[in-house]
Amino acid sequence: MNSRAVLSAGSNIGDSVGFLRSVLDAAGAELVAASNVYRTAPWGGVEQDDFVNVTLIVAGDRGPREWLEFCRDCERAADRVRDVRWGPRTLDVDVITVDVDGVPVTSDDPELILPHPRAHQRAFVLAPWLEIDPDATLTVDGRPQRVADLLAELDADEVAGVRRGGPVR
Ligand code: PH2
Ligand code: MG
Ligand code: MG
Repeated sequence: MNSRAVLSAGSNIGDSVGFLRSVLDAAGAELVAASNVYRTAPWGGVEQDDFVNVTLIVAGDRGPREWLEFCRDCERAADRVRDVRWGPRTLDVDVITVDVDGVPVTSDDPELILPHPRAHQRAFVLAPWLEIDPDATLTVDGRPQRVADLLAELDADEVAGVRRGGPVR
């Protein structure tokens, strides 16, 4: 299966940039592009430390489920504990979109909803994604929309809380 996925990784516990680096390392030859590291204010209403986030594009011979397994393997390797929803974590890696043979996959499987149902609300996903793919589109409400436009529609405070840093490695 010839597929391409957009992944978003984030961390706000421990060696956070090291955990992001571990995702790039695990992707190996499947890594197509990685954004810089972004320092981002926590999204979702839980009071916690700022995150570091990166958005990646990966491609290879994997289906959507296998990209999810890749993400879970990375989280397990970082001793991720599932605790508070939207709370602090060593490493979270989410599948944002998967295209198979150039066609965006949609899924309502509760374990892997595609495209990611909240990606369009999250500047910490969209801003780094735009950096590595300025023409990116994301299907929202069944309609493909430009990531640049989605980001421009977000609250200015939300966007201001997402600050671009240096390379992951
Ligand atoms: N992840 C969350 C909840 N909130 N906020 C930021 N800034 N970055 C994240 O990666 C993040 C978050 C749960 O997945
Ligand atoms: Mg997440
Ligand atoms: Mg997650």
